[in-house]
Amino acid sequence: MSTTTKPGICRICSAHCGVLATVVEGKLVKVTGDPDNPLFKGYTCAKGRALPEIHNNPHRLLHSQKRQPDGTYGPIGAERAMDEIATALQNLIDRYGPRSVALYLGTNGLPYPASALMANAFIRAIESPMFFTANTIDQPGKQIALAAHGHWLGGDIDFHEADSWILIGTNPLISKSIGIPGQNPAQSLKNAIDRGMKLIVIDPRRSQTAARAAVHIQPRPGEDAAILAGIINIIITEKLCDWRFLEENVDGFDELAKAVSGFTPTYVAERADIPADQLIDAARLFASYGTRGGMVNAGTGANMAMHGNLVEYLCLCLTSICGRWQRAGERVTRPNTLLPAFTAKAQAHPPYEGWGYGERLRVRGLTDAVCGMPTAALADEILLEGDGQVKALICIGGNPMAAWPDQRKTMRALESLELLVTLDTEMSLTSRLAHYVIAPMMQMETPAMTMGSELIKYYTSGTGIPAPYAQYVPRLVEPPRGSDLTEEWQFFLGLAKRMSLELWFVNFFGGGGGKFMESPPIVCNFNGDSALTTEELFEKMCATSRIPLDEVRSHPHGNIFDVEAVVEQKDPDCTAKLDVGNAYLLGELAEFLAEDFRSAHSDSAFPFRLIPRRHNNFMNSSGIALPKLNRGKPYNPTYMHPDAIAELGLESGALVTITSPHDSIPSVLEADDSLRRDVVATHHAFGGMPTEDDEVKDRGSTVGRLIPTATDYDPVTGLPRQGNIPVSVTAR
Ligand SMILES: Nc1nc2c(c(=O)[nH]1)N[C@H]1C(S)=C(S)[C@@H](COP(=O)(O)OP(=O)(O)OC[C@H]3O[C@@H](n4cnc5c(=O)[nH]c(N)nc54)[C@H](O)[C@@H]3O)O[C@H]1N2
Ligand SMILES: Nc1nc2c(c(=O)[nH]1)N[C@H]1C(S)=C(S)[C@@H](COP(=O)(O)OP(=O)(O)OC[C@H]3O[C@@H](n4cnc5c(=O)[nH]c(N)nc54)[C@H](O)[C@@H]3O)O[C@H]1N2
Ligand code: SF4
Ligand SMILES: [Mo]
Repeated sequence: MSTTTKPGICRICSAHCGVLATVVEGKLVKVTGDPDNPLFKGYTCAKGRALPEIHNNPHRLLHSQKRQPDGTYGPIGAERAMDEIATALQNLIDRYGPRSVALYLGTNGLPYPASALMANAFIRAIESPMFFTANTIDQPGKQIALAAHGHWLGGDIDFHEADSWILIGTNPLISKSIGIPGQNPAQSLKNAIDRGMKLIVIDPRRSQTAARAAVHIQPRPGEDAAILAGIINIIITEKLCDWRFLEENVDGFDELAKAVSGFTPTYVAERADIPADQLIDAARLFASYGTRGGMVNAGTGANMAMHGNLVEYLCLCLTSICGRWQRAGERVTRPNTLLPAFTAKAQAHPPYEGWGYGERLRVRGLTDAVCGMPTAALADEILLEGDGQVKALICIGGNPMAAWPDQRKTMRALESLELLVTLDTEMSLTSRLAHYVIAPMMQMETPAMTMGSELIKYYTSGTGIPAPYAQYVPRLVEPPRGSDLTEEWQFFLGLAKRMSLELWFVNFFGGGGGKFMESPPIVCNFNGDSALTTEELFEKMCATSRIPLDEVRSHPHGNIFDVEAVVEQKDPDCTAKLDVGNAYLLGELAEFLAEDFRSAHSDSAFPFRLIPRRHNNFMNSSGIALPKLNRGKPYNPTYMHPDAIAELGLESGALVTITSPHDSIPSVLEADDSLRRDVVATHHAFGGMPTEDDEVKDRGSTVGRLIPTATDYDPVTGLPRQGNIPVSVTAR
């Protein structure tokens, strides 16, 4: 029997853990942590260890599928599918123009760094502006806030050295997403706490992360802007700011001070339903504890409850008034490895135009923005007839039917398309409506590198790899015998060839939709490059890497390279400043202050607020059906405090209906005393078609169905209220 065990990279989430993959007779049978990986030191999570089950999943598509006239699906060769799809797309472009073709990139673009870039090159080549990603139904406020505030060119403080840190509506011990570095976050947090770090967590639930905090503020959901403004107000009133940093690097302080002055401890305490003393303690602790203060990061919980842009902006303002950025002479926390070298400087990159420009949507006055096009409005763009109507959608590694808001509208839209193509490893909920489903290769069947995990540092502070670390691994296992699979990027190159398009592939090394560039992009052209391999494509993407790809390759278990990068002094002629006084966002804060929160909090028809949370064993909708991961529970319960369950006269395990002002879904109650009594929580991206509600115990239900897209939404990003949703809970 031929058995090999080689290093690999799990890319299910952005941590990109170094693992060991065992292949027996051409089949992936085991994935474990890699003790010889210098960054991860043997760490993995349950999802990574399930990669064999994920690859060998009996429901995995081994051939692309085409919908037959009777609605069933049959296999189609990948080349043949590309022929037919290219013809159909060309036809639509000829009849309706390029805007009729849209593309949506979901979370499974992340494992394959070339696929997003090639998809983007393709949509630019057909000259369609309709490139959408999951970002605008996630935390688009991060880029909006950075555009309004500016970037600090010295970069972030390292979590591993900080004495305090604030986390708002994020649970990085499970999500590996922000604040605590995702590379074994539990160990990082333990080390930090042992060292004396004081962690402050703001979360309506005693999450795994909140349970380890020095201060856990457990507020009503949706009041994070009030809490942040309150903390800023205390710090300003008690004169705990970093005055020198403010003087040298920050504009707009007086405007900020005035805008937060109404958020007194008493006001915030009543509004957010928290003790005023706790707020004061948190503010003092953050501003004055220790010698090396830390940063402030918010996650999905705080971003989805409305006012996400404002919450993110106030996080940056709080960071900046306390001067919590890396300074001249200090080590660069994320110096780049597979990304290009750059010079970090102790100075500001000024704010830039973040929204209200570029392509206009035909609905709700929405436009393109630094966070990308508003995905929550794509269903409307498909349904709304007239010039510019979207007729074709290509969906890569995403699952709109499970993850987009307003599931019924999404379904109507997808069903009305002339062409829906998904690139998916299984017949996902969305694929069940597609004309073609393109079956791609999976993680261990393609070469891999850690560039994607480095790159997310440009998305927002508190993310990325806080070390000059990189890993490259070749393909570890051949695709299953008899299968006909393609890589996503090859699909787009295949379409381009058939449509005689010239592809310009652009690898950005910056943020703000290309408006903030740390290093010049790599641009290459793909005319007639028919025999290109993934390795060759990676070579092109790494042409300007700080550490050459060949050198990274020579360390199969990954390596932390010897990079001596230090933040340099501010340029003598630099006059750029960060802005904490953005008029639009502080205007939103004034409106927020003027809201009648008392009546908003006392809606007796919808007495609970439904909040999001993530599942340890699943990545959004991926992996739910696998017994190894679901352990007999393939659904998303509605978690509720036991006292609240008893008050409703129900029991844990009861079948219930969750009703929002928009729609309702079935669910199963589960007692959870980590929640406030007025809050219920569930995981998103579960569930079936709206006609499959009776299968709730087999697949859960889709939170997105409860969420309207055109009632409560952010006017800049289009992000609807995906958290803090008013609901009622009744026996079914
Ligand atoms: N109500 C509510 N809605 C939310 C959220 C919330 O918290 N609450 N969260 C939002 C957030 S943060 C996000 S990021 C979005 C997620 O939105 P999406 O990205 O659209 O949803 P996913 O479930 O991540 O979609 C992943 C798809 O990729 C497929 N897949 C798995 N492996 C592979 C692979 O190797 N290759 C390919 N090509 N496909 C693969 C899966 O089968 C699945 O269909 O949802 C958002 N929606
Ligand atoms: N295991 C696993 N990891 C994942 C994912 C996954 O599905 N599973 N998804 C990935 C994706 S796409 C993303 S975007 C990231 C997201 O990563 P995170 O943002 O860390 O997401 P969650 O783990 O859901 O943590 C959100 C927290 O916000 C709290 N919360 C809810 N509403 C509010 C509110 O109004 N205010 C405050 N202050 N808190 C609130 C919830 O109780 C919860 O603890 O995770 C990524 N990593
Ligand atoms: S933490 Fe993320 S990258 Fe690491 S094993 Fe788990 S899913 Fe994979
Ligand atoms: Mo996300």
